[in-house]
Amino acid sequence: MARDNSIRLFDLVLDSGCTISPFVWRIKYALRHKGFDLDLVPNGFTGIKELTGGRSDRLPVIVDDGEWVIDSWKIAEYLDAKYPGRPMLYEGEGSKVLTKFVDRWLWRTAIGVWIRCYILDYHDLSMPRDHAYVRESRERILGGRLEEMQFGREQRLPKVPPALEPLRGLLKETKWLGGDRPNYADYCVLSQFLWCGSVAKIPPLHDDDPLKEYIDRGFDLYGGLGRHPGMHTLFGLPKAS
Ligand SMILES: N[C@@H](CCC(=O)N[C@@H](CS)C(=O)NCC(=O)O)C(=O)O
Repeated sequence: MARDNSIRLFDLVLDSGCTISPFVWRIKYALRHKGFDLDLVPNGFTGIKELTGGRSDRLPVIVDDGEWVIDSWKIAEYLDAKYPGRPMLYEGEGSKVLTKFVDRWLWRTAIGVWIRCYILDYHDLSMPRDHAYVRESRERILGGRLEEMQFGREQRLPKVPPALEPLRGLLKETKWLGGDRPNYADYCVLSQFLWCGSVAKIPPLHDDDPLKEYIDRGFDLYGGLGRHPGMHTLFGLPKAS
């Protein structure tokens, strides 16, 4: 049982202290959903292996009363399996499958485009000690110079809002993807907007986007968990004239 009702979470943060990783963001929400306090250990991109005693080079990682759990999907399942008496993140196996579908769809639709629109901001906002690693790894993975990838984003950003229509339409019919209360699918979706807000020096969504209500409500959950001062506004993308 979690000691003092808190679970240790190794966080992945920018220089501002704001979480960047969408996988960490969703676990922050998941822990609060289960009623736990967060015992956060803030880190940048480098030194994760040393920090986790060689267990992982990726975050999130949690330690629950001495038990280490690695990988956001495994952590969510662990929390439900270990604490079934607390609010569930998933309602059965079908809900896990649908959550993965929603997460993958949004990832491809939004982050798939946004990553190259914000990759230089992502680098610049990371901790100075992480700059060399972030540049080398992201240029290798994404296949280009950060400056060149981000260049011309004003033309690419307007393509994302229309592609979010399936989510927008659904959220006209339901308050949360979990129904009348949020579940892990909501945290996966919100975590992608939180990732974006952590790095977006120019906004990705229009001011009058109906998604704003859902996103704001999500960021306000658990005492404003998503409202870190390092976050940038997501709204204000100019409309094509
Ligand atoms: N499948 C893993 C993915 C975790 C992951 O890729 N985390 C990234 C941050 S978004 C990370 O730790 N990156 C460290 C690095 O880039 O060196 C999960 O769901 O937890």
